[in-house]
Amino acid sequence: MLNPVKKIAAVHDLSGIGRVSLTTVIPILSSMGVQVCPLPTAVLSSHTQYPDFYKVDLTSHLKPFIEHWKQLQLQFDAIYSGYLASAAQVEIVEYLIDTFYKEGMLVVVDPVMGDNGKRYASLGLDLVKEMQRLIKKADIITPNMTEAALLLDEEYREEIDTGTIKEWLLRLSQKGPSTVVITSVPEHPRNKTTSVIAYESKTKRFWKVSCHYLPANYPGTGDSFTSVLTGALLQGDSLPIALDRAVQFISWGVRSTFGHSYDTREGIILERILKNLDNPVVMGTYELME
Ligand code: PXL
Repeated sequence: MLNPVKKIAAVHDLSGIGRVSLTTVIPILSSMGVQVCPLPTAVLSSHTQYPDFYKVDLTSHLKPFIEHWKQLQLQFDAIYSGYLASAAQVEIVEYLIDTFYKEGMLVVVDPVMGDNGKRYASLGLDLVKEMQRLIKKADIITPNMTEAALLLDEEYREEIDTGTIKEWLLRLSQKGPSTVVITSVPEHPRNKTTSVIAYESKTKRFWKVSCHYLPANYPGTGDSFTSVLTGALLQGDSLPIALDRAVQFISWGVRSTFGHSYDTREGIILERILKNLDNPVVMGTYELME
């Protein structure tokens, strides 16, 4: 049966406070005309950057969810995984991909493991090893600098030169994904911008989108970024345009939130900018890197 709108299986947690994971993935992809089918990895009172969060790990429930979907003979246009609550969930995501794989399906793995050089609380090193395997099944991966270092068994670095970042992108792509996008790449030398740099093995091209850096850290921006990127690709955008739209969306979010005196742990104020996703594609700033 043909899906009237594109359908995506979204494997992420549901966190009650702090806009991350499903509370960003669902509104963004729905606004972009994609039907989101959540496979919740955990339910948390808040994301894990608050102290003393309460977490219900759903590892043992995921297979029965998938078996029911199998019975329903669902056809997914994409599978998109993010925060996994345990290393054991990797094998389950692999099973989900193998079960529903069909020609032309987009598999996006955001290897959510940490940020700013640190692993997230409650995620173990065993997850890193498993995530190194999961990315082999992906068409697109979107690690930040911290996660890229973990995937490559490299030290996290605050500064990185163009040659090294290209080498990291190539090494990650050689593991399987045809498109690798590294987010929050610091500029060298630091000039108040931060970049997203991507490599597409099909065309052997490197793309870069830079944006102005604001000194604030909002959890969940990685989830919003990958959601817009995925939605744009499902709408038929090219990779550089999809990257541009995702960077623009995060810049709007950060800039419209930064002006408020506000608990930054709650993330960017998505509700104010979701309608921007309806805008026609405007001239962006992507560059082809030599
Ligand atoms: O956005 C990353 C993320 C997702 N899910 C949970 C998190 C975090 C980051 O802190 O704690 C539960």
